[in-house]
Amino acid sequence: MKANFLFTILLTFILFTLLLSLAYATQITGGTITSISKPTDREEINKFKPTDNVYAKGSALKPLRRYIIYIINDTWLEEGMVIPPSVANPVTATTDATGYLAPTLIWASPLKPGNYDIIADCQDEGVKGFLDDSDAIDDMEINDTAGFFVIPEVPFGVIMALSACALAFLIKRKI
Ligand SMILES: [Ca+2]
Ligand SMILES: [Ca+2]
Ligand SMILES: [Ca+2]
Repeated sequence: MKANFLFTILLTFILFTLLLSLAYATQITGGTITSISKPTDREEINKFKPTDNVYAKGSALKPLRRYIIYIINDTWLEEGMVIPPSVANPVTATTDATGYLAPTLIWASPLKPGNYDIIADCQDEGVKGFLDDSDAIDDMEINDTAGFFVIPEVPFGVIMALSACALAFLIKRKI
């Protein structure tokens, strides 16, 4: 009896989790936006240095539609939310007849270290300025909830100082 009860609780929990993840996954269905560091990249890049450029590439978007692409500070994206201010100048790009968005420069170096999401806001369908299912996002990929992130570059002086410390430590151990 007790085992049955526990089993029911477990089953309910699993079903609930499944439904919740399905609900999130089906929220934004407008296609895929991918972060890359140069137009020729075939694999998605999610980790950038301040000296890199960020390009966005899209697939399965709405065909022959204009999009404004925003880069925003990483946040929990939810359908219906107002699109927050972009950290770079928003870029307008148009998809081809297959819904493909050619690699487009969306943020030129120098990049500011941090975690970011990308939102492609469809200008010809859905509601402009709001995140809805006509839009595509790059989100929840890395550093928990970010679409990509930029790591600060360690200054050369710091590397030299750390190397000197490590060397001193090793010499001291040998004496
Ligand atoms: Ca929209
Ligand atoms: Ca996010
Ligand atoms: Ca990404």
